[in-house]
Amino acid sequence: MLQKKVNRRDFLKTAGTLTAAAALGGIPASLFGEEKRMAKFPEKTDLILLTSRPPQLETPLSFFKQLITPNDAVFVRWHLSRIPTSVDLRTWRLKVGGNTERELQLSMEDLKSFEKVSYTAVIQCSGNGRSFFEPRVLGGQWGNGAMANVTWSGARLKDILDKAGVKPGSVDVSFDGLDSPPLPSVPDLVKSLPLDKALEDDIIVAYEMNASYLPMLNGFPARLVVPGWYATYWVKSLSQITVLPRQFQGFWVKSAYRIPDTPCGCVAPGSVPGKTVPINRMTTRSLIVEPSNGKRIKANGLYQIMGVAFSGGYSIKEVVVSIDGGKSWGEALLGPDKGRYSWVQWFYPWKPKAGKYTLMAKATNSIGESQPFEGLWNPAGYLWNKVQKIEVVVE
Ligand SMILES: Nc1nc2c(c(=O)[nH]1)N[C@H]1C(S)=C(S)[C@@H](COP(=O)(O)O)O[C@H]1N2
Ligand SMILES: [Mo]
Repeated sequence: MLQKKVNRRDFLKTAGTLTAAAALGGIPASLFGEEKRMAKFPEKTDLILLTSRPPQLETPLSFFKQLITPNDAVFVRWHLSRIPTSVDLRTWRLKVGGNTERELQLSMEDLKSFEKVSYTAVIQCSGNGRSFFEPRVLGGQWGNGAMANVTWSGARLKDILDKAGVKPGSVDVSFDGLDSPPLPSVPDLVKSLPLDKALEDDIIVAYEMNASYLPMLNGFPARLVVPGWYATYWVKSLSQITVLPRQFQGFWVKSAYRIPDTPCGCVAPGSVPGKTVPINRMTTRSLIVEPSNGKRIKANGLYQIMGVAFSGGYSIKEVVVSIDGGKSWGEALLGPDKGRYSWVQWFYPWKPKAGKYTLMAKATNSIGESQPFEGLWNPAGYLWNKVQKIEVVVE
């Protein structure tokens, strides 16, 4: 593919239709998200609409029955309303510079000339599950669908930085994409990683998702992938990598996307944290995919409870399941292992008798990190991983 263009009118049309619907419905769906409305954006299937400008689209639960999330079902999150809707690979260049021996201007062909690395990794927004916070917090009211499991391919960031030649005394590396703020007063989305993190082997500049090009809304033509860490660092439509001789001072790292500097990243509900640090590795979590909440199940048949579980780069060692609201637990069977950054599917066969049941699932990773029974709280609504409770009726 040489050139990609999605029709800007398609974005506006979608946005227009939905604005009208929102006005009729009274409250904007974006406020607290109880009202689920679907929207279809270019290259995407029907997804749950949080906001249309910028696009914030959530993946419906049923897609998580699949080990790998199809590209058109992967959630979408942009901060700024000016997002790229067309990129011409004949002119697109990834610039690499700053505190380096050389300045690079990499074409897609150059990027593809680096050794190609592939792995499966969960991409998850820091605010996934924010709508479950109590007390509630501001920000996109995501359910559980701001996540996906994707096979990423691209060039190692380290190889790119080595080619540019990082100068001694460098501290941070910053990443900027093609999106831009609607007003000069809004800070451009630029993210940074500490240099030692940026040089880790597994971080890539990905130009493929599931062996195909990236959808425009997921960062065509290339994005950063920081497996194990929250997606805020996974800068889309990457255009500039800058090596810095001092700490990065940009808004999106210094002021936004920070968590309390406590072992749980949490504080007492409603309180203001003292010291904060940039959000980083994902917490361990599981999700019950089947059955969905409120489902009616036939008695005496064999029912397969299933879900997914993942952690910030340390695999899942065990998932336990309860069908009696946490009184007793049994071990789930784990599906194929796609590596430490992937989610694993888990299965729990069940032959239920008539009655009401509360299903729960709790995952533990290979270094003993697990999930809390009470939601951990922080003001921005990050790190959500409370053990779920699903109510079902068997009849
Ligand atoms: N250029 C750019 N990259 C970005 C963002 C953005 O607003 N602009 N948002 C980040 C955040 S917070 C998330 S959750 C992910 C979302 O990636 P997706 O839209 O492919 O799901 O992109 C990250 N990369
Ligand atoms: Mo995010």
